Amino acid sequence: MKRYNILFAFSLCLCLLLGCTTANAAFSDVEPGSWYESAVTQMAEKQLLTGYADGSFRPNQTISAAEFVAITARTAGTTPGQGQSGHWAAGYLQRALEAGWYDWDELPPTGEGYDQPIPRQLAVKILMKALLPSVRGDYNSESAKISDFSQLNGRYYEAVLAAYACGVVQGDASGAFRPTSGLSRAEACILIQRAEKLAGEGGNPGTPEQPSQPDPKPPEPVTSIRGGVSENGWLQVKGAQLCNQAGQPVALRGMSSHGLHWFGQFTNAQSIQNTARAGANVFRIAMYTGEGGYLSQPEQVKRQLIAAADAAIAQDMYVILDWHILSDGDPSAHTQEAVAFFTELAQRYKDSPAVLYEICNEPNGGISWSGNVKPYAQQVVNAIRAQSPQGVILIGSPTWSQDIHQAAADPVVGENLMYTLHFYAGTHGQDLRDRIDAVRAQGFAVFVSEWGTSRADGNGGVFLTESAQWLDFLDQRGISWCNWSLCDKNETSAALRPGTNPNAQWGPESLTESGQFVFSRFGK
Ligand code: DCB
Repeated sequence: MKRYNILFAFSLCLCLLLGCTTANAAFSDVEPGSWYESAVTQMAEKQLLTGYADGSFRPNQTISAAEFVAITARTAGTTPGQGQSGHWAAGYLQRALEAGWYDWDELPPTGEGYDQPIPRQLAVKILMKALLPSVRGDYNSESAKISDFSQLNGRYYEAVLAAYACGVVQGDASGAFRPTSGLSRAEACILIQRAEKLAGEGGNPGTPEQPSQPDPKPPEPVTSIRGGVSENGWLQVKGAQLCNQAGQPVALRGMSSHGLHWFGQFTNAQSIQNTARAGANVFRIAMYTGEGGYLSQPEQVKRQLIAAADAAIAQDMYVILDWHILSDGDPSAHTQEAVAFFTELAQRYKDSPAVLYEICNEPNGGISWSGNVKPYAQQVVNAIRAQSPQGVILIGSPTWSQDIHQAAADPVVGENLMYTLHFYAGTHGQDLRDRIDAVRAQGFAVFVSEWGTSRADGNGGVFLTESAQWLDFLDQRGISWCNWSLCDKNETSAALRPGTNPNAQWGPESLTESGQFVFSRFGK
């Protein structure tokens, strides 16, 4: 005992002599003078990180997702919320998810990924969203700095380009980023500290985000396309048929984006123009409301939606603004938010014949048409009509927009309304086609605003024979469609190959099997 006291007194003296400030600052394995020493020491002093019980910091150990998110959250001044699991960092992870720093599929709240190494591309996205959300990087100049840019998953482009633009990430000697590898605890500290310093300086350099009060008039189209807005004008619903301004039947065919907040890079002017050049005359913007989308970060996601809509309008395309409920299966849980959103957007686009409103992507779960969806739809339709007397409105139904027969039995009141039918060729077949015919025979108009060549989960197949059978059926009836989805996610329904450049023209090599098939069917 005595010996320890003496030792303690001795080290205390030594500490005072050397000017140590806190015990934290002296991790047993942080080498004095090393490249990471000052970052680790300073962050420990600010209590943004702690070491291990044995007094070590383990700088070379790969950092886990939980550790990275917790240190980033503390650096951003975020206090922990109510975590769903018993994990030590669950409160921080919950807050980060709510703030949209990452999406639920990247680190599911069930916690199985929390203690796994965090891939570098995900770490950079979280860091940029948390500390430098308004920094942007130019695609051409920044991607040129990254020798393995093609390895990057498209959903991380924006964050990684921004991180290079402002210097948070500086490539290694070979210029490689190694997007799917882990990073060491020491490296993580360096990145977080750089981001914190830049955030303190106001987030420069990089391109600051423009404030969102753009002029209320949508831009004029710069080109005109076959079957586009300049040719067809205002759309109108006559019985079961969608018609153009002159009253002639018209079918819109095109792509749906994937989730705007995940794959927004493919809603830029170049990507939309690429689909227009292939013959598409409509573009659907899927704005997820749940899963980290609009309800978690409304202003940012709405800005993205408006930019995408204006880009489509500039290509002479029709554009669908899709309130993409999915994990939030009951639309009436967010009627107020939807009414406010559509009031604002319909006000903004009331003079544009290009815009269609899709008010509930896919109601699902234990809900009913007459009890949940119809009352919601009626309120939102009324709100849109108060601004836009004639814009076409697309309405979903229970069972992921398959129960159009229930809607037809108890329809929403109004003009220029259509019911959406969604199908996935690997899952759905003749019975849904029969349902379409039955509902149309009753005088209701159907719009296939989402369909996929895959199974209903977006993967599997592809089912091109079944898809062709479906499209022949729709084309014979002049029914409009949008294919899911214009993104490069590694799933069979994606039209683009992983790593596709959103800022270049696309050739056949850019398209997946699904994409090649779908693009060949636009002009039919
Ligand atoms: C719809 C959704 C759409 C979903 C696709 C494919 O959901 F409107 O958001 O997209 O169809 O499932 C998928 C993406 C994935 C993503 C996932 C979650 O392709 O990359 O991870 O959303 O955001 C449907 C459609 C039909 C049925 C079920 C779903 N069905 N569903 O008939 O059972 O459960 O998502």
